[in-house]
Amino acid sequence: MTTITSFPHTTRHRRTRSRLTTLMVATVLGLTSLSAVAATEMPPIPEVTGDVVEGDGNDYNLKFNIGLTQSSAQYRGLEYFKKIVEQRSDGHIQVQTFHSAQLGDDLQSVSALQAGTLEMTAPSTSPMVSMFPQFAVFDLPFLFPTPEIADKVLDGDIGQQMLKDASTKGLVAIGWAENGYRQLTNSKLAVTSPSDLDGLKVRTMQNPIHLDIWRTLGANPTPMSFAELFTALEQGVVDGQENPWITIESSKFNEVQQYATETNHVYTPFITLVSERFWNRLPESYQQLLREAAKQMGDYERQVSRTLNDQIKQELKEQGMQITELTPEQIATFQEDLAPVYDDWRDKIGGDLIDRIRAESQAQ
Ligand code: TK8
Repeated sequence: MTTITSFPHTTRHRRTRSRLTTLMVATVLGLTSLSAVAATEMPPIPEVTGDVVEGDGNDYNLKFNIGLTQSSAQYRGLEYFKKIVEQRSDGHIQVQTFHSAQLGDDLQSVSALQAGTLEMTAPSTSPMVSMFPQFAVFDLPFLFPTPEIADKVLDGDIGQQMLKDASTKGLVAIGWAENGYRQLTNSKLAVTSPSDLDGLKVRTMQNPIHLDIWRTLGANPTPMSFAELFTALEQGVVDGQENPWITIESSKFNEVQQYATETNHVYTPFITLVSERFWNRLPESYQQLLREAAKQMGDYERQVSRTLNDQIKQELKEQGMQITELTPEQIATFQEDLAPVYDDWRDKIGGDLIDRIRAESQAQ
């Protein structure tokens, strides 16, 4: 059975205004100097291309649930996915989108896919390493120096093989999208070096390498589901957390976190997953349609995420968040301190995979 998670912090959601609404209000009022106008940079949802795909005469309902809010790049991607699938199936596949973990957090959604009570989800790879150990490579600090290298790995042989390998255990993995580069936020102090982290309670994803990273840096990490994070920060159960700028803003973490440091320590992908039970009911033509739509969603979502990244960092500053941008020397201190994490995990993840990813960076 799918668990419907109710939200403890509903007020936060009531305050959430879509970027589109902000833009429309700003336009109507002619407030060109407002930072809200920066939202005009949001790449519009593209037109659907490609012909209508013949199915088998049956109608299908597809529920697609994600952990992030309605104002995330991830949800924009879902809206595009819905548009593609509904138009190209001529309405025979109806897509219902859910955000903010309405039908469960990342791990609950994956279980629901396996049970056949939810059709699609797109979790971060990190909480899934207990099922797919090779995903741990995405948790290694500073392995992906640029988003273009992440694209080369995910869209190339390595990433495509990983999708095949993750198409088991009741799941069919059909694409990649981007969560992005992670930044540290906290409620206590401006962090410029690992020594500032001493004893700081940092929420991590449910992932052993992330725990290792923050322990190695001297912090006091606690793994927790993303769905519980806002409340935990608000109530001081943890002092800090780490996520991309767009997630920090779309989840309103800046309302309960005064400080941020641009660490870019890990690049996290989202993996697009389908319930195998649902997949097996679909005619091949619709399976192919979902693959194409997942690819287009992933490309568009990355574009949104990258367009908004710096813009949102500026907006967070304007909203009063104290953001520390590290010098190359300061970054190097973090990198040097984290070198032992590679020694701990290299053999478990597979040194060969790590070397192949490094080779992609050097070929750039
Ligand atoms: C959203 C999560 C989130 C992740 C986390 O479902 O847990 O911090 O970064 O984006 O996947």
